[in-house]
Amino acid sequence: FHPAVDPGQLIEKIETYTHNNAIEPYRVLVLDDSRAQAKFMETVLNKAGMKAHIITDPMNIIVALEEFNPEIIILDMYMPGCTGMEIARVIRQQDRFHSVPIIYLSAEDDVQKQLHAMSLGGDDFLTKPIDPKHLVATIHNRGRRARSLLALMIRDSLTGLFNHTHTLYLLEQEMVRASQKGQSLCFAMIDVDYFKKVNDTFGHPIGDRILRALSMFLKQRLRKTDHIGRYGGEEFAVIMPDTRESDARAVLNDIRERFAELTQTAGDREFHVTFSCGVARWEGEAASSLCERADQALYQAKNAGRNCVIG
Ligand code: GH3
Ligand code: MG
Ligand code: MG
Ligand code: MG
Repeated sequence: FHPAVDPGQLIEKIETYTHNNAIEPYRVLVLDDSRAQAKFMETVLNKAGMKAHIITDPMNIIVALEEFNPEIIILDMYMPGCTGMEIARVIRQQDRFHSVPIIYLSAEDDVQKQLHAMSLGGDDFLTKPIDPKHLVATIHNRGRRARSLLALMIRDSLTGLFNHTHTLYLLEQEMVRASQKGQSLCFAMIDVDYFKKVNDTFGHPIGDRILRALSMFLKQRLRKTDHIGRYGGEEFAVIMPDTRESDARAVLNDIRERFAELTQTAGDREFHVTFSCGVARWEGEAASSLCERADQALYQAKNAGRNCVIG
């Protein structure tokens, strides 16, 4: 049984995301072997309120992707030693940039060649000399759509929380940040107790409602800097940057207690739902090992009778 996705909710989510990011400048990576051309583009993009990163050597593309994390890429078609199409292929091989918008730039006005270039992984084709207005409009269009798509791709549609893949991505990022800043990072796994019984007794829609309620509850109680993901069906993950293990445990235990006190309803029936939680502090290991330790702690919490936090 799959609950129908409410289109209203979906659109609201897109709008919230795009609205929140309207002020966030687009990160645009420009690769052009002509430094003068690249500089010109940089000026245009900066004037339009965008963040531009220019490179003139195709060899630097991978490093630029990693360090700048562009949302849109502008590629010169013809460079010594390689073409924009070849670079596009390299970009598309990176998981994270699989669907990043790519705009080709060239003096090429042969439509057949333009179409061929587009068929090889490009989204737009602009001819030189570049009309700044046209360039900025194209980036805005592509950028807006890319952000909406990304907002949907990284979230779970039932709860609006980050999905499994994005949660792990955020964990990797926070691990880098924690080591740079020398801060303590904690990771927690939450699993609803006897959730199968909730579904069996009250029905799947009520189960879904409880998952949404717990998501909201976690969002309200945790810090803005914490990340909450739906790790699996009735399992949630919490990433807590700059947090000592004892603090993480205390916060989660408080949330556990308060959630257990909430009276849930199904028609005129009233009941309570609890969860168990396992916490682990990052010790410099791989993400998979950290997740495993949090999962082991969760397993212990289940064995200890559930409705408790162990870490
Ligand atoms: P435990 O205390 O050991 O965790 O018991 P449990 O019943 O919660 O554990 P189990 O893993 O056996 O069952 C999890 C249940 O969660 C089974 C599955 O049907 C339900 N579930 C998973 N995803 C969803 C969902 O999206 N909506 C609803 N309503 N139920 C879900
Ligand atoms: Mg060139
Ligand atoms: Mg489970
Ligand atoms: Mg469970």
